[in-house]
Amino acid sequence: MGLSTSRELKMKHVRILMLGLDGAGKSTLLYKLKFSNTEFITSSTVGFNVEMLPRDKSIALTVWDVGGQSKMRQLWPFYFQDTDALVFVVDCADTQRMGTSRIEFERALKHKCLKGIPVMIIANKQDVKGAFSAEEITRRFHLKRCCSDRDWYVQPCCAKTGEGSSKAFDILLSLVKKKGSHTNTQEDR
Ligand SMILES: Nc1nc2c(ncn2[C@@H]2O[C@H](COP(=O)(O)OP(=O)(O)OP(=O)(O)O)[C@@H](O)[C@H]2O)c(=O)[nH]1
Ligand SMILES: [Mg+2]
Repeated sequence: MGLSTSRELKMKHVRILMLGLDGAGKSTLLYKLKFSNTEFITSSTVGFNVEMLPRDKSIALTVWDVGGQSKMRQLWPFYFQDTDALVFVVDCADTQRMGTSRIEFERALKHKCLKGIPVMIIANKQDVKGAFSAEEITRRFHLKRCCSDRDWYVQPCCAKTGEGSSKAFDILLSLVKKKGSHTNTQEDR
């Protein structure tokens, strides 16, 4: 067994699931993180995108971005297994669908596969005038109550420019590391 292979085996594989309503900005966020200098025009995701995000030598981050249209939301649970952390993206400018977003968020949190895992709520589209702030999202989503069984964080973000997105993943990763022993490694699987 070569050196690189043994190192790969020791690598921690962190699986991150990204959910949120259609148009929330999940794919924009993913591709901005992956290819920082490029402008992307996304179209609504049918199915999913999956990307490995570069991290340090010991961690491989795999991000699953699942489409958020209502017909896609019924399929979300098929992606839940083995998830280490959840990213939930909220379009803070879509004030009309804030209730729907919260209901879908709460439904996902209740699923046994996502029990206790860290959650990052992305308060996206902060560049849009009238967008709800991170504090407003915390209040409207009753986060203190519904996330009382896990670590959570709300990060204001503009996926279009990438502002706030790296910080969100840095914080989320620190929460995953904190949970420690529950994080799966390739050796475990
Ligand atoms: N103004 C603004 N627009 C954004 C931002 N993030 C994403 N968008 C736009 O919002 C639209 C939807 O973005 P997507 O990334 O395709 O949304 P999605 O969450 O992947 O949607 P589905 O694939 O349908 O689930 C696109 O037109 C993006 O350019 C942001 O931070 N600010
Ligand atoms: Mg998408």
